Amino acid sequence: MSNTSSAPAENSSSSSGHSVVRHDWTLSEVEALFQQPFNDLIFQAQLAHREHFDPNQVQVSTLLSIKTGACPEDCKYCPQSGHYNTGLEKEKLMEVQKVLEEARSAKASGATRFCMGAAWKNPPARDMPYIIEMIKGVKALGLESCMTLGMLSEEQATELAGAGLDYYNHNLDTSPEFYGNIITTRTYADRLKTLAFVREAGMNVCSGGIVGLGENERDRAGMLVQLANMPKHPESVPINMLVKVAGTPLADAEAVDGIDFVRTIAVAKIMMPASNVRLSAGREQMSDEIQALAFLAGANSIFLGDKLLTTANPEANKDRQLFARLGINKGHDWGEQSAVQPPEQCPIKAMYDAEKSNDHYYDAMASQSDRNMAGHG
Ligand code: SAM
Ligand code: DTB
Ligand code: SF4
Repeated sequence: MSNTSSAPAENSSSSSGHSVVRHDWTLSEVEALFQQPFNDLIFQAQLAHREHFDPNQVQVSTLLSIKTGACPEDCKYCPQSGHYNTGLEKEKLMEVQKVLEEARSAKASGATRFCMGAAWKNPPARDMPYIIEMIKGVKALGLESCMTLGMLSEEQATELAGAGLDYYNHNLDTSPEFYGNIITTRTYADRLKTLAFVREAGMNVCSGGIVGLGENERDRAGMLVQLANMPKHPESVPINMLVKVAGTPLADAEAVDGIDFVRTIAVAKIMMPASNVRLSAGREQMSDEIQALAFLAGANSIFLGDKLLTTANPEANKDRQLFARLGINKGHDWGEQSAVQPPEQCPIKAMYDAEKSNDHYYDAMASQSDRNMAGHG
């Protein structure tokens, strides 16, 4: 079984003082979370976050495309799909030593996890030995390893776990209802099956989606319900903002409102409080202020380095400056936190609990849950 030491633990009981981590979310209550006043939503997300994590620490990963372009899938957002002409140079699987050089330099820049992505429908059998070498090499450098290679068979998941792969990324991307508008070459059920194999093989699950595909708020809620109602929450939940790439069918998609994007992060955190929510693709297009709000809403993980897989990401120095301005990762390394910070050590939660005993205190969260109950009644 692969290492899970740095992954957050789920708390399923309230005896420790933590709120219960739920797996029974309904679409209507999640829609109600989205519709809260922004300040109430962010406050609730920040409380949930502080129950499990140090709010001033953000985990840092670096991405590398180990096999670029000519993908047989038709994901409408993706510059690497062979169905669209995006001018991307297609490349064969990168040599193992070259991958390890990139991993070394990612480590030197402060990354604690190295994520390798391949534009495959699924990993071809002939390439598996190289993939295994890459995992072992990255681990030997003292980095956590993550891969995203498309669909996996049960055997492939077991093989990757056996090589020590820490995380497997496979996104649901959107709601089951909207999914067919975006991808036709692989089903939602296929994706869920791969995620089940990853979980059964003992790896950490990294699964999330994209905001900005033309979906509505109900679809965002629907995707989060799928993730949060899994028997165990994904340890890592990447929320991507669509990067619009010329040549893809979504090149002219309507821009996402930054506040709506932050709402999605906040709702993900409230529903999966012990998971690391990753502020993923799209940061190059975001202001520092929207990113700061995303951290406030509970995002605690980013990709560092000037490239994602094929598109631009902020320069590492720009991120360092942003972290310094926000007091993030001061005196810490940039690794993922293992939950949990006990609530009694959380000054904001203590203040909130003390205020609740005051007769004049208006509890927005309680009245929200009353509203939800009323909506169900
Ligand atoms: N081919 C593999 C797969 O789809 O599972 C792995 C690589 S794929 C590029 C990984 C994820 O990147 C996708 O599931 C999608 O969520 C995200 N992604 C791809 N293109 C994107 C874009 N233009 N904007 C935002 N996210 C994107
Ligand atoms: C994820 O959810 N986002 C990352 C990672 N998982 C593999 C990928 C973002 C890709 C953005 C488009 C590109 O650079 O090609
Ligand atoms: Fe291929 Fe992954 Fe891009 Fe879809 S998202 S086209 S599967 S590389």
